[in-house]
Amino acid sequence: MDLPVLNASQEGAAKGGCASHSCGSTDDQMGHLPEHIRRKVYNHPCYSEQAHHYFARMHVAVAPACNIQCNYCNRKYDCANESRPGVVSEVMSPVQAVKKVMAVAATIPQMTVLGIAGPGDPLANPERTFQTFRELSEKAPDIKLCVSTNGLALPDCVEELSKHNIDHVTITINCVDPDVGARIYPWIFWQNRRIRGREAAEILIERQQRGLEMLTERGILVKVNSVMIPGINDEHLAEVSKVVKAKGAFLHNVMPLIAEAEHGTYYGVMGQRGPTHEELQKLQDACAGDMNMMRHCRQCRADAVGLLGEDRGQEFTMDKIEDMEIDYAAAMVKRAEVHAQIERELEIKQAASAARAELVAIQGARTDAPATRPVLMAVATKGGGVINEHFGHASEFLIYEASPAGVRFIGHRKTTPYCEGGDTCGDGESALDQTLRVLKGCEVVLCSKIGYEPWQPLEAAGIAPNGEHAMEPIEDAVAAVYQEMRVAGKLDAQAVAEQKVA
Ligand code: CLF
Ligand code: SF4
Repeated sequence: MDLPVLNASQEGAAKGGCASHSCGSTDDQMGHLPEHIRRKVYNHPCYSEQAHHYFARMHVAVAPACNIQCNYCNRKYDCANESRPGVVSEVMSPVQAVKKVMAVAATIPQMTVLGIAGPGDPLANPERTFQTFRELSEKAPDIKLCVSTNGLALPDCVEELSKHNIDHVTITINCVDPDVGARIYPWIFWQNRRIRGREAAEILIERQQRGLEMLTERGILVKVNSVMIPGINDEHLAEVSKVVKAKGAFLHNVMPLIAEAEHGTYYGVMGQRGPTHEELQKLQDACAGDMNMMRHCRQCRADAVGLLGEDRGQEFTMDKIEDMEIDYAAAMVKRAEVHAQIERELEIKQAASAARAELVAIQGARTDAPATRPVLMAVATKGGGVINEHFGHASEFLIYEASPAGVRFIGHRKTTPYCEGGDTCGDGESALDQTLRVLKGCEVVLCSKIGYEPWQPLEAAGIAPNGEHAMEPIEDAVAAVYQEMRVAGKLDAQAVAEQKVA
């Protein structure tokens, strides 16, 4: 990733270094965190929404076995807790995994976090998982270690986790009610027995909650992932949020169920649907009253490499790594330089964000300011926190909401890149039609460039294409476009009333 060069005024802002107040994401709270916690999350792409524009993570697939069955998982595929469906390219030994991590860290200095997230459950494979962590903490001490688990074996592993200096643990908690759990988990394997139904869910929930308490008592940051399953646990997840917050969880990540018949999962075969974008956002907003919410999860593969949303795994297959000479001492020096530069950029962004928040507060305090309505905007980016992706190359769009309260990140929506989609994709829908459907509800799409062809269909769908803010910071561009719309009278009280009627 190319790092933008700072200009003079930005340098000045950096020195002013100030807390972030961009709305609606974990970064709202970043400025208020104690310094030792801020240091743990500022460069973790999952624990900080802002960090995910700059810092990368990687997973090593060292954990093939699992000790439970989820109705949304087929073991032939990646763990649906932490990955989108798709076979893991290669399950590897801890020795191979360590070599791969060091190769990636030397090549992608922005890679700050190594996570073990499957393809089964890492703590159901403790020897392989802890051997990997142990060796990495010795050989690559500048990499944060992260693990994701279903929680069944967690209470037995907390001591070992704290020994390896693992500051980030994700527990997938889909319910705190065993009756709900019995509809998600057909069985668990515990104390050498296969246990089914409500009893299985009861044990799993008890172990998850105990593990959560034990981790937070030790100061380890816990993120809770929940899979939103309409009709099963959707109405229950606000309660889950309350319970895990009360026990000290740092962040809650409500993810949509992915269930396709071709994945061979129980839910897929039974036709269980996943939530719509609107349903997911509504639930995340409802939970946000109780907790910091993660909205930028990409449900990555258990062997993902790169920024969230990109996968560079093919650059680091074992045969390629075998041939690489790695001087990790030199790599660490380079990594430290790159991290320091990104940190300076983040300070600039935070200063700009604070200034924007101040301006919004001043405008909001004006009694003569006309009421304006919120607007959703889609953004094409390939990282760095700026608008730097061509509309036709975008395989996902980040969705932001601009309103009188400021700019907030809502989530991301995947699509088939318009330029690569051919005439049709999937069930006969063209790539452009798919993008128009995915961007439903957005009024603007911001990108670095856009061709002539998609322009008209976008406008006809009520989505204004905008390539005028190329290479600008995303939040600044969204705020600027919102201001332009306000000045043009597109957001005034009349428009608010019309929108309500519509
Ligand atoms: Fe991996 Fe998970 Fe650690 Fe992140 S992923 S183990 S916390 S380093 Fe992140 Fe990927 Fe979402 Fe997971 S985007 S699926 S939340
Ligand atoms: Fe699959 Fe992960 Fe559930 Fe195990 S915990 S069944 S690997 S989704």
